[in-house]
Amino acid sequence: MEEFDLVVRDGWVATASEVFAADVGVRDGVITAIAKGLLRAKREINASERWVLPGGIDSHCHVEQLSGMGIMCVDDFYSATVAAAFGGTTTIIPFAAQHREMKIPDVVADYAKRAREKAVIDYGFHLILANPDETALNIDLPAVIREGITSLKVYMTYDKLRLDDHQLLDVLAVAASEQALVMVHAENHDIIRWLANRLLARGHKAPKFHAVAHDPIAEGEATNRAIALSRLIGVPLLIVHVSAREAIETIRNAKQRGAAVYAETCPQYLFLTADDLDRNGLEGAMYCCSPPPRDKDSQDAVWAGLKDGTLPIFSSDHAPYRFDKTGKLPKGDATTFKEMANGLPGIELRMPLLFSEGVMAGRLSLQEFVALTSTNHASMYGLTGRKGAITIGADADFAVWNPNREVTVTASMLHDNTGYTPYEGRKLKGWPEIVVSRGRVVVENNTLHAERGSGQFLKRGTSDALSSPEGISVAEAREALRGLVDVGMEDERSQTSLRPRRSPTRPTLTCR
Ligand code: DUC
Ligand code: ZN
Ligand code: ZN
Repeated sequence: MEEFDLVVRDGWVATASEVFAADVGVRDGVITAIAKGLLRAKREINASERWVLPGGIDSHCHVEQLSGMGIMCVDDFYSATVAAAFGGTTTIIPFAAQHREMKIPDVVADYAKRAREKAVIDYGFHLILANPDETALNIDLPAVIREGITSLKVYMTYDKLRLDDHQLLDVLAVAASEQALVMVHAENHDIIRWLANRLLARGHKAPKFHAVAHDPIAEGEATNRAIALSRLIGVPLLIVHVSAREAIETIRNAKQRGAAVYAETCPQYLFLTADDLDRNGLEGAMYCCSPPPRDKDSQDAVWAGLKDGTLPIFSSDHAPYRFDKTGKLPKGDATTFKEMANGLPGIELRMPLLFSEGVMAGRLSLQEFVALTSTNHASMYGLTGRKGAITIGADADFAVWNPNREVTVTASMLHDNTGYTPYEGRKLKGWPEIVVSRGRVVVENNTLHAERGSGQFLKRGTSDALSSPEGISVAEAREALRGLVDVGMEDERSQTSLRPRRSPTRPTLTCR
């Protein structure tokens, strides 16, 4: 009997810290050997002149989800995971999204069922928490965290989702005591509302005014406030979809002062600008997301943030809506910038875009690319050891990249249901030609080889951001913060001395 089910032979293997020539041997879905000259296997892949990289982890994508504006996105767990796989991603962490009237256990059960039936690659969930009432804070949140949903997203804007600062503190306190990572959508709601109302009152309805209403100052202010709230509680925080120089500098400064703050950015903030929202007619709606694409100066700041570790996570924020009445244009030609669905597709092109413009264009090393698209996500979201690295004992999730393959992007070659791509016509260098998930070849010869429902739910552990041995212990955090969560109405400020004495330390994210 062969020692391996699969051997990938003669490739250049990359991790977040090194690149070396080796074969990779797989048995029962797990990497069991990394060395030159491995014995023959049932299935062999010739990877000479190819790069063997960890499968991507896309830790921010919206799948079969009702948005904050009440619009259903257009990809289900099948189409989204197929598209992800074709782009070299082997794990996704989308959202189980609570809206205010929904019970958290029902929300989680509903998303779990739909994903179980359809996903072709492995997946976890973050919870979106819109109603942090007593039941949510004291019963439901601790329960879902125990079930392996160890991160949650909260919003500082959107009428139907946003939490006020008092609620954010409640959530951060539970996150500290229960060891969950809070992700925050940081934009100042009242700035956006005030600007949008004034713009609309003056008849400015076109998509480009979305970028005017979502001023970078709104992002910078909310980013600073979110960091302040997390420092008050003494718990790490992750700011999602960071777009503007001001927010990036705020995060960098806070980190330099010792704050345990992490941040994510996405392709749209590297490859698009607000000018894309100013296209013919309503076509700008195709580029409308929140925060919006900014300008060249912010693009430069995003590249610098990816390079210096201020932005260690590169996700897609895939939020696909069609350019028609079901998504971008609910009122047809009369749709204002306030009414169009916010979000862009990107789950399939996230890695090829960064590979081409980052690695092949000489802005990032291959190791940095691996860290930004895979390893750092595993560390941040409790998957270290199982996902995000080509290492013995990890799930055999990798992609064989051809660094010389040239691809011109068209919507028709992609596998999501959006019907357009913001990156139409872009020329890319490098492509993931073979994609392996838990030892199964799921994409080869531009063909899918995975069954609907063959992806597995990932019960995630605690984020490395929270579990560092040098940080506060779980027991210490529980003891210190239980009191804050349960505190009565009176004199809450005086209780802040109960917060942990030391800030948790940062995980060893490999992109610095
Ligand atoms: N926030 C997201 O995270 N995704 C899409 C739109 C939004 O506001
Ligand atoms: Zn958001
Ligand atoms: Zn999102």
